[in-house]
Amino acid sequence: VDSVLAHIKNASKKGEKLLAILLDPDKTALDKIPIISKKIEALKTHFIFVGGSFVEKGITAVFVQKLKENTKIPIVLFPGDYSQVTNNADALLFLSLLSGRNPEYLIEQQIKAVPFLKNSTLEIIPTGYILIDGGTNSSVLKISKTSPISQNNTNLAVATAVAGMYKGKQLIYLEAGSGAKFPVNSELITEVKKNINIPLIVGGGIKTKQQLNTAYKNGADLVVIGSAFENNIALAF
Ligand code: 1GP
Repeated sequence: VDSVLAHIKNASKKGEKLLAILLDPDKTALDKIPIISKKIEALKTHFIFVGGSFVEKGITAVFVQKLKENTKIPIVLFPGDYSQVTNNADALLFLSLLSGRNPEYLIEQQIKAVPFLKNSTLEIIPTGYILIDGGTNSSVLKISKTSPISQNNTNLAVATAVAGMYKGKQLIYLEAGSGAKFPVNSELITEVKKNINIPLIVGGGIKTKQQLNTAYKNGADLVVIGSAFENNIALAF
């Protein structure tokens, strides 16, 4: 089996587009997992991301275990907090919130995660996480107490992504925030993509097939959809 990062890199090289559905263990009942897994498979989802801003300790491990019993789609942790790390998943986005200036989310959380990662079999993927203003007071914004980059400040977003690449990040994630009013705009995606040679993830506020395709067309290699699926598991693209 391909590692998660190798899968994303290969797809990116070939121009193949990838989809991840994000599940927040806080908002998804355990007994819904069998039906949800079927729906996710029907969407031809490549990865299931699991994470949230307020998930309590121990919950994620049980949640991922249950998912594993119901689907073979690789599970990638997208944690809001180091305590969400569990060995039951396949991979971990080891995030640094590069748009922010809060040391807690640049290095403190990462240090706190280390004891959980000792002897771990998780594939750890260094990821530059960049918060873009999605027009809402997103959870990332509230929790991290950082300012997002304005949708108009393409130069700053590009410089942040390139700095992340130079720092050795393997992926860049442009995030408008869960439930964003405005997904990351086309120009911003295009310019960031043009300036990096690592795969690009885009998420936040993407609800329609048209928005999904626009993100792909402008250079997103992998799009993450959370709320739109959460609100309607009959979602079809
Ligand atoms: C949030 O990028 C993800 O971290 C997905 O956002 O919930 O708006 O789809 P949505």
